[in-house]
Amino acid sequence: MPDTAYAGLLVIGDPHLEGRQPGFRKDDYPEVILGKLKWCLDYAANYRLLPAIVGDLFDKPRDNPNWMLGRLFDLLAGEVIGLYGNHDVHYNPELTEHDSFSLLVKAGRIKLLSADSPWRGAIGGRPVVVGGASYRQPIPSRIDPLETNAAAGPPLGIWLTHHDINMPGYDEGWIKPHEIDGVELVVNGHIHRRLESVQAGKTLWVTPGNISRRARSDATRVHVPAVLHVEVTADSFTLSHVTIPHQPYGEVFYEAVIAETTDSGSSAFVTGLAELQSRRTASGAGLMEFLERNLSQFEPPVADEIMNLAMEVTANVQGESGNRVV
Ligand SMILES: [Mn+2]
Repeated sequence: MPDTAYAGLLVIGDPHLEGRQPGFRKDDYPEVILGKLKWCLDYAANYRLLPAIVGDLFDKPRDNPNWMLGRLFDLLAGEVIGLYGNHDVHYNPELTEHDSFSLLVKAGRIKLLSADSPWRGAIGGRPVVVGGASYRQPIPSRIDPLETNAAAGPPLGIWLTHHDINMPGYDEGWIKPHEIDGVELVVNGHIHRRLESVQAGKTLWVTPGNISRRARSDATRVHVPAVLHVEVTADSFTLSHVTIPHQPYGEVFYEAVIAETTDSGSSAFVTGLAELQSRRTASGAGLMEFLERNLSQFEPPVADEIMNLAMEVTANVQGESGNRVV
């Protein structure tokens, strides 16, 4: 599809593809998330939108199963732009040839955006520049007025980021939304909840949240997986959050069992262990929380030994997860 046909962008937040079941998910996570990505790409094609992935395409930077990479090569058949996030890189913050994400870039399946290499083209009949800063890459305070076509007017500047931005409802951010000269819209990944947008001078900062639900938490319970549809208009743009078909929270996460087992003695402890075993989450999620709440009833040497064993077995399945933001 020639880029002149684009009507807008579709910004896809943090897919976190993974070949295993994360945490307390009880559905077929690898297939479900690939299915969501496919839904997003189909939606983009239907509405003539350029798909843009704002980082954390993968949950684990390496050792992703071949079948999943193969499916991605098929899925990312059209033009797709994007960033890498902290989960896409093993040695923060550099992307190396050992990281799965680099394969997709090398094969031309994803155009990696950077300050030096933005996407340029026409969207909605206007010149548009889409730049980007991957994890830990600097966010510029201005972009150069690139080629200015007197007839078409100055380009619409859009910037994508994967950063800890200080937004309402997320106080761990260390970057304050600020005006970027030449940029009207910044869309940030990394933060998995949808947050209120912030207008900083002429620059609007938007946090759409991710398309997958990773952690079993109150924030995830209320999060509606959605993508951001950016429609470019003659003199500006409009934004809408498009809900991705998804199952109810209760059908994708196991219920918490911890609270039921904290009160009384060793029989509750054993019952709780039996429940954890029956769930058998692939990552051992819940085990450490359970032990922390229950080990005080044992003599310290016994408690220490149990904890050491638990850490040994879960270290093998947790892998390198980087900073997890929910
Ligand atoms: Mn993420």
